[in-house]
Amino acid sequence: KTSNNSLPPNNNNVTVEDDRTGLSIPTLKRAIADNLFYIQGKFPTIATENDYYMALAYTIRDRMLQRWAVTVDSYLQSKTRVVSYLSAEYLLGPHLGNNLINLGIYDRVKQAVEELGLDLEHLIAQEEEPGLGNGGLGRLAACYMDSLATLEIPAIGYGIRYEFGIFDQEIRDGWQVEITDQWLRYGNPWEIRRPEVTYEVKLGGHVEHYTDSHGHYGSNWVPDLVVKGVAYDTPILGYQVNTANTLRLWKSEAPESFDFQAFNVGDYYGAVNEKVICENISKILYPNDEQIQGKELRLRQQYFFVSCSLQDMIALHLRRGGKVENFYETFVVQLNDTHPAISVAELMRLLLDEHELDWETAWDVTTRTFAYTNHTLLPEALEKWNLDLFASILPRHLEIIYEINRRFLDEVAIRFPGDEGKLWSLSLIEEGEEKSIRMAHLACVGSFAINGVAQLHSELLKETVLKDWYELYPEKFSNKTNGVTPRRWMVLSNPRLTELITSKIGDGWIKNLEELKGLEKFADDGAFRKQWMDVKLAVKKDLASQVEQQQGIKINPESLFDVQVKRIHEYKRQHLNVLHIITLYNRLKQHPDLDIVPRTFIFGGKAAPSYHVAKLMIKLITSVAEVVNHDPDVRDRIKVVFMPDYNVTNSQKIYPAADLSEQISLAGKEASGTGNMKFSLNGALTIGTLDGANVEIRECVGEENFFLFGLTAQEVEQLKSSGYNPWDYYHDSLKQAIDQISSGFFSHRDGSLFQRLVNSLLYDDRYLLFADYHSYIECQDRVAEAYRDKDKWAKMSILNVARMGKFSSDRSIKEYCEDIWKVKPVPVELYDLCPDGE
Ligand code: T68
Repeated sequence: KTSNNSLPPNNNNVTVEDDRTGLSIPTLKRAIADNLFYIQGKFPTIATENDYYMALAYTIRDRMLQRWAVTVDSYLQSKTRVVSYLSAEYLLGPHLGNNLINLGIYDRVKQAVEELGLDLEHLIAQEEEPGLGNGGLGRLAACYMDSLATLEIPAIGYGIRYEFGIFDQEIRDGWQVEITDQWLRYGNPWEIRRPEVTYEVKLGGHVEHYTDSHGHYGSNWVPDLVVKGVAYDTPILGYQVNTANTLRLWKSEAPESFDFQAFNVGDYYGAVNEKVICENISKILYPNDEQIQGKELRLRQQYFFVSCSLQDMIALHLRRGGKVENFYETFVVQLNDTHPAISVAELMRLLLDEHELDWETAWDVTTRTFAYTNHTLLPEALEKWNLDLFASILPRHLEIIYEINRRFLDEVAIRFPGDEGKLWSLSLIEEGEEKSIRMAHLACVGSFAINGVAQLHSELLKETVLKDWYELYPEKFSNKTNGVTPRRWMVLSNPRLTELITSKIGDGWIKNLEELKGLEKFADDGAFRKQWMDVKLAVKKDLASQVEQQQGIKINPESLFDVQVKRIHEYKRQHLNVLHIITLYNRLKQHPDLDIVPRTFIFGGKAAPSYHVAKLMIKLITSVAEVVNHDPDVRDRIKVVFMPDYNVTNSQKIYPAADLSEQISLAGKEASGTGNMKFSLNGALTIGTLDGANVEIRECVGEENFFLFGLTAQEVEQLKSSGYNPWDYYHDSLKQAIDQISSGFFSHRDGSLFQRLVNSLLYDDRYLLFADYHSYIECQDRVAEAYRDKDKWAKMSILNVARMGKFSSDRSIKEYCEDIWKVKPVPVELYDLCPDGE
């Protein structure tokens, strides 16, 4: 019998620990079971693996919330500058495994889950990754969020909560088929909707000008549509620190007032239609990387998330007790490419029209706030908006841009008297048949810093697309070579290698990647080399069994895994890789007993749905695969695999298994590349051109540990200006390969299938495949010879990893902090935000 006031006797022998924060194995198990019942509403008997994943995800989220709430609170209390990263894309990859690593509880959670009769790997595999990006640019934003938190930098990431992220790819009959991404289908346990954090965003309409009673001019933007942005917050944990920063993504909705008004006037269809238009803004990610097509909805997306984000920053600044004219003391805003460049005009509008600053003050605040990162040299990828389209959506911003431009060109005219050409080339407006707004110019004029993403890229920017800007503002320019987070790209994705490295040099390298240097002295240790190659072989076996399971293709784990995974693009030259495969195949057909090094060619990557040649490149790969894989003469010495649906999740299985990393873009075209870094950090050797960050990787790992081929960026320019003719190279093995493709040898005698691709090479070859072909083949032959000596290869592989310390995103972020943002770490101390009894 118990009295009314006391608890019933505790007869289950559990020492009670808080169910939502405790980390003992019994508590973790109980929390998972509780969440399964109270959140998923299931008994274990009927729970699916996904129910268990959700129960576990909530269990882990609970254990992040104290850090998160305290971090947010401490930034509001403090007076230090906060970095605001503005990016239209965040290619995060699954959260669960990463959060376990960063909390340092991977092993104990694994044990807890096992004691419940479950497998942690399987649960982790249940998570649908948020594919809110296309490729390198979006993934870079995700790596930077990880490093900002790990380095304890006050930071907030702003972006768009696309309902449909990058499409899922299926391969049918060798062609890419796009399937809608439904990442929110089963709910997203990692985000918290903040219905109270909303802002209104105007679109369209016209501007009225007035003079008030004090004689001040004012502008009143009368929109024809108002949408509402609602914040969805996701915590981003640092590695083994208390900092948990926020990624705030905006979802577009119709304002509450909206249907009410429209229904009242009886326009039912109009009301529903406008609601749909509002909700459409954050509906889908545009799947084009590099090439962009000035679509109206895309401009709406950009303005929508920029406006919400800037309004939010101003609100936070005012809440910290700041004055608008000191806005830049609270926030420094990094523009991830020009996608958020409309920020420059929007901040001006908010300061002028909403906060009534004068032009000079507003412009001073604006140009102390923004910094701009460029990610491309491809002229067709520089964003421009048709003037009429722009005017129809952002009439007030057009006025502001005209005024920025007028004042700016006055300055230019003073700097370069009589130089009409300078005015034309620097103007924010492109004149001509079709007038347009140059977003890179808007970003340049409105930012105090401009950077490229690898040394070569930053140099080429100054010589080509931003030449005039460099002449005008040399002090704004700098380089910030990209990096990747070792937490996801080594610790999480390659636990075997992580363990081996840590057994030799401790685990300090995870936070200080330069410590990998300590591996160098083991490169000559035969036993270590053996362990190193054993790890690689084990990882390759995992991938081989996955390929066999998913595609029924048997691959030999002892063969050289030659991998090219990235978006499909002509400038990235996947078809040059294919020409090498065909060349090897033809050699085998000619000399069936040729002793070649067995190779498995692995490809992966998505093509933009409207980029026909890229889709044809996928069909070419799968067609060559079909012939090569089934030819008995080849006797399994070469195999070609196209891995469907290349994404963050799948890539984590691919990088660790690679022997050879293909980084074969035409020199001067790839801004940096980041896959190149992930491969090398996992012990693959690189075959590559002197392009992007390859240049710096080669400098670090040593030229003797890097397979270099091809023209340099300078040689490319020379060749092009002296009149490049692909036919000069069209003979012998290259001619044979091209003729086979065009005769239908790989396409069931259909000679027309690849004609567009073949013609683009024979009659244009913009990316100089033919010019680089012989150098590439010769280099690949050196690769094969090197691979015969496994012990030597192991040494080269170890040295690659040991010397890659520079390419941590922690190093990149430190450089941004010191040179551009002028911010320092603010360690977060955990305290109780809600002490008992208050
Ligand atoms: C990539 N850019 C660069 N763009 O190509 C790559 N573009 O060299 C670099 O390493 C990486 O950025 C990070 O700096 C992209 O990924 C896009 O995805 C993109 C998306 C929309 C519009 C334009």
